[in-house]
Formats: sequence, structure tokens, C-alpha cells
Amino acid sequence: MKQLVRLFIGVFAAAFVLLFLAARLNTSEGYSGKNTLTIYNWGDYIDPALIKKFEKETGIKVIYQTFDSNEAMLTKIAQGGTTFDVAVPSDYMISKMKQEHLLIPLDHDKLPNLKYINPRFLDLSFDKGNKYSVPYFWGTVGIVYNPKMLGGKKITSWNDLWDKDLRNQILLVDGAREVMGMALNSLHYSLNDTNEKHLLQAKRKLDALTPNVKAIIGDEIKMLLADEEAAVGVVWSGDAAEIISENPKLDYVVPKEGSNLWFDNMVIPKTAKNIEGAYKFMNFMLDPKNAAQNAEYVGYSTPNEAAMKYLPKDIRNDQRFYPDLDKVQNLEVYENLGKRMLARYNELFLEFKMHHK
Ligand code: N2P
Repeated sequence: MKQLVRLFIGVFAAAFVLLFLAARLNTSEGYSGKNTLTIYNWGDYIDPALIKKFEKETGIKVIYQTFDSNEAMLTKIAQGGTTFDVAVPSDYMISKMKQEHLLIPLDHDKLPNLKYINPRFLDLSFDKGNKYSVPYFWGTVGIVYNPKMLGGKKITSWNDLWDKDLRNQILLVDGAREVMGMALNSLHYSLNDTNEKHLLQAKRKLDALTPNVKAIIGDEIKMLLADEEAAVGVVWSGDAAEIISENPKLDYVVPKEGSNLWFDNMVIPKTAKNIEGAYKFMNFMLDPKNAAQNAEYVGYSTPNEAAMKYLPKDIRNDQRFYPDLDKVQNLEVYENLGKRMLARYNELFLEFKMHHK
């Protein structure tokens, strides 16, 4: 009898261990070993055919997960329990992640294709010397609008959005920096302003926009605008490019009061398990042909100089999405305003969002 009990315990223990291992391998957070690579990127931000191509070329299996804001991405990586090998944060968030020791310094010898990047996009203030990050896409924040639905009216300014005729006609990108930045810029303040009075003034101005706001949403914003469900959207430039390619009647403008210029870069977070694979993937995405394919597919602007010749002329010559950065004025990059101030931006944005529902 004792033997039987021991046998039972043994079988149970073995089954338990097997279940545990299976669960680990299947965990939705991904399991990165030598032959898998876990990538954490924005939604709608890669041509899926490139993931297939990378898998075929390297024999590495890609586990691909997405986020819809820098803040959500940071929370997930900082809390641990994930095994992301590559992530794609924006400028100010890269600076914050560096500060919080969440990034692994890069060995440029493993990224020979970095030479194809236009120097304009290297060595930027959020990551001097590209110690931790390499360029992926760049762009602006602006207004995509449907002249036909606006009775031919043109939009040139953030303040046009407060027009009474736009009741329930505006879709806003679901981003704290973007929406707060728009309100601050509409008041002619910097989108990096840290003066509490100005921030409250911006929040009040947002509240006044509420009757015109139809929704504050993620990637669905593209479909709704292309389908003419709303006349106006505050979006990232690449989303506007994608919307306009679906519905050429729409136009995109960077408002005259000023706006945001942003840079999304690839990094290797501290959670990485397959660092060699991460380098391979980053170098693969820096390849000019792959970068051009990706830019054409998702609609965002590539920082890859050598990729430009593979892009159709009408894309690379479109000043709305490839503006000459030495000529455009009034564009500001988000700064890492520090933990407390970034939390304040998020808080005010959330209050505005609640108010909206
Ligand atoms: C793509 C989101 C782009 C992020 N869906 C802009 N930083």
C-alpha cells in the first residue's frame, strides 16, 4: 500500500512538472530561447510578410505582440515576467527606459546596416551615439480631414477643431502626449510645458472640445476616417498616409501653431532572452529593401536613406510625410519630463477621457 501511495505521489509530481513546463512554453508573454524571438511593437507597424521572411532566413520563430501606447509598453516591460527581445518605443520613452535601466547597450558591430540610416536620424538627444536604440520610423502628429464633409473648408490650425460646426466630427488618437500636446500647442505653449497653470488651462480647453469629439481610439481610427464616419482625425502622420491611400479625398496638415516630431527606435530591453536574435532582427529591419517594403506597407516614413530609392516617387516626394526637416518650423520632440510630470500628463488626459464617456 505504501508503495502504491509513493507511486501515486511520484506520478503526480511528474505530471505537475510537465504541466508547469508546458505552461511556460505556451505562456502568452512569449518564451524566448535560442530559436524564438519575442518582439513587442506598436499595432499595425510591420508588414507581416517581413516576419515570415525573417523566420525563413534565420530559422528563428517570431512571437509577435503589440501595444498601443508608450505608457502601456513601459508598464509591461517594467513589471517583469515578460521576455521581450526587441521593443520599439518613442524618443522620450527611450530616455525614460534608459534612466530606469531597462535597456541593454548595443554593440554596433552587430548592426552593419546602421550605415544606411540618414545621419539626420542618428545621435539624437534622447539617445546620444545611439547607444541603446536604432531608428525604425519617424513622423509628425497632425490633422487628417475630409474637405468634402467640411463643405470645402480647409483646416490649418489646431484651433479650427473647436469650431461649432464640427460637433461629433472629431476622432482623437488615444495618446496622452498627443492629446495634451495638441491642447498646449493650441494655446501657443510648448508641448513639453511643465507649468501646472498651463496644464490645467490645456485640460479645460480639452473639456471644451468634448462636444466635437466622437471618440478617442486606437488603430480603428484609420478605418473610421477612410470610411467617412467622421470628418476630422488627430493622428500620427503614417496613419494619415494610410488613410489617404484608402481614401484620396482626405488631406493631412501639420497645424501652424506647431506640433510634435517623433522618432520610434528599436531597442533591446533588459527582459531579452535571445540577444543574438534581437541583433539579427534589428539588422534585418535596417536593410534598405526591407525598410522600404515596411514603409510602403504600413504608410510610415522610413529614416533609411538607402531605402528611399525603392519607394515609389509619389511616396518619397510627398512633403506631407517626408517634409524637409531643415525647413519645417514649430516642430518639437517630446522630452522626458520626468516621472512626476509624465504621470501628471497621463492623469489629466485620463480625466479628459472619463469626462468624454
Ligand atoms: C502605429 C503607431 C505609430 C506610433 N499604429 C507613432 N509613434
